Amino acid sequence: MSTILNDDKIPNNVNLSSDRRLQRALEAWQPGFLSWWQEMGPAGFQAKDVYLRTAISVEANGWAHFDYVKMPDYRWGIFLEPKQEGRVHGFGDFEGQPVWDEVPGEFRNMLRRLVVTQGDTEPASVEQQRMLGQTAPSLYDLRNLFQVNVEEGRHLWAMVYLLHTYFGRDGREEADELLARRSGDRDRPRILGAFNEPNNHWLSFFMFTMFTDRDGKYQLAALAESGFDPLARTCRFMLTEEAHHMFVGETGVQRIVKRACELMKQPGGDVRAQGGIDLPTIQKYLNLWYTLSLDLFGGEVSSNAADAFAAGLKGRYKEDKYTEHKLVDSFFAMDVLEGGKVVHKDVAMRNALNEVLRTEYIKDCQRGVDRWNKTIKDEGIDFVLTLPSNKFHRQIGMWSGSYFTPAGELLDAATWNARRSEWLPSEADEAYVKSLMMPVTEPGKMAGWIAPPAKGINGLPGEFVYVRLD
Ligand code: BYC
Ligand code: FE
Ligand code: FE
Repeated sequence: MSTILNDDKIPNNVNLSSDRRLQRALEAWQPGFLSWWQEMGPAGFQAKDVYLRTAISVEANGWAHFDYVKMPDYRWGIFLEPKQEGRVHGFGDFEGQPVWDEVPGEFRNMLRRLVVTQGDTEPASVEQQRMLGQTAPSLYDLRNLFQVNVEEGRHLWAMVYLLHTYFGRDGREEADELLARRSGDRDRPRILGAFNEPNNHWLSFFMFTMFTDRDGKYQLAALAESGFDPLARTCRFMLTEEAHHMFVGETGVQRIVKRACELMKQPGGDVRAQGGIDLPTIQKYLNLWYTLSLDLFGGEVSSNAADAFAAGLKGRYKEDKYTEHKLVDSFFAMDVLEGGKVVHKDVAMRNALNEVLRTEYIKDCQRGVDRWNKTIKDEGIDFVLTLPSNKFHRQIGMWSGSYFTPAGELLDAATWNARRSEWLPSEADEAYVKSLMMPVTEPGKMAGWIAPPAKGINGLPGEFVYVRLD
């Protein structure tokens, strides 16, 4: 089961060669994936050697192998965590019954929609980040960008494996569609909002990997509870790789914050005049990517969420830390909008599950922001970064039709329009941040707007040649 045949065209621990039909179908999808990667993957670096980690097994110690690889030669593999014998549904209407190894007919559409939505985000993020390599602040950061990109490519493979294996012909069609949609395209956009937003520079990249990849963590964790066992096992392994993506985001922002503080302490203290990104600008990009990411949890009150929980397909974050798993007669107290007013109300728990997951996510984001604030404090600077209210700048769900300040106070449209650029990046902010984006390619050197990382990758020094550009 867990032997990896490395001479297979598609590395895997699912014994792919025992199912010739499936193997052929995936081998037929592979060239399409590779041409998508050439067309929409990192622009300008396909022929370069990059020091990358590759997943080669699911063993806790030693799942990753580090070496120089040209990205198109990356061994995108299919890895599922080992099957746990006797596993049962952990929640929902089927709690306690054996988990499913096949897709039950009545839940087929719901499950396919979840797998397709998850799968769609992975190539979307690669498309969004396609041009960033050209302006990387260091070789270390360039390598981290490509690491994230190849792993999002592998996450696409993970979902395509499920589509091909369990959904027959329409699964194969959906797998083809995953290569046909394009982030930000007017006619064939990606499915979810945040994945159609431009990601034009490294401040946005780090905010994206901090906040949007963290939605990935929470959604994958909810799907890792699934009673459809292959989905649970796939998502569990994806979470192993996800930790590094959020590390890239959190430490990336932390380094920009640190640099801003250092520049504030220089004579004059004007961060922008010295080519840094000032803390108020960082706050605006935090506001933007955090709220775009809050939207990814869906509506506050959702029958889709209730149905997916009832069917045992999508659980809560760490379902086993809860004691009750059916949620039939329980309620969640939350703010709702009623007659133009915000009121606190009990909502039937199953319908509130998007909000329950979002609430866990918010706590996790806050822990990261607290660490950024510790950096600011350690630098002796008096400034606090904050997460805006979950009602601020929403485009999905109950709050999307109204305007709120970052503190969560209701506003009229005119005031919102007048004050918007105090809270969200203006065109001038965007132009300023973009003006700083000059590539730094000398080993160990950093752009002036970001502090160096505390340590290198895989125990290597900061000046290691993480990408060979010659
Ligand atoms: N944008 O009942 P509702 C990741 C749609 S990130 C556009 O409120 P539901 C990654 C919704 O589809 C993790 N549309 O919400 C990160 C529905 O449309 P239909 C990705 C949206 O269904 C970084 C309608 O609104 N994984 O892995 O309970 C880099 C009403 O929906 C949005 C998943 O998302 C939006 N933001 O929840 C790389 C997990 N939100 O069907 C990768 C799988 C909602 O009526 N997906 N809508 O036409 C899901 O669990 C659910 O689809 C959602 C939405 C949580 C996204
Ligand atoms: Fe991913
Ligand atoms: Fe990710």
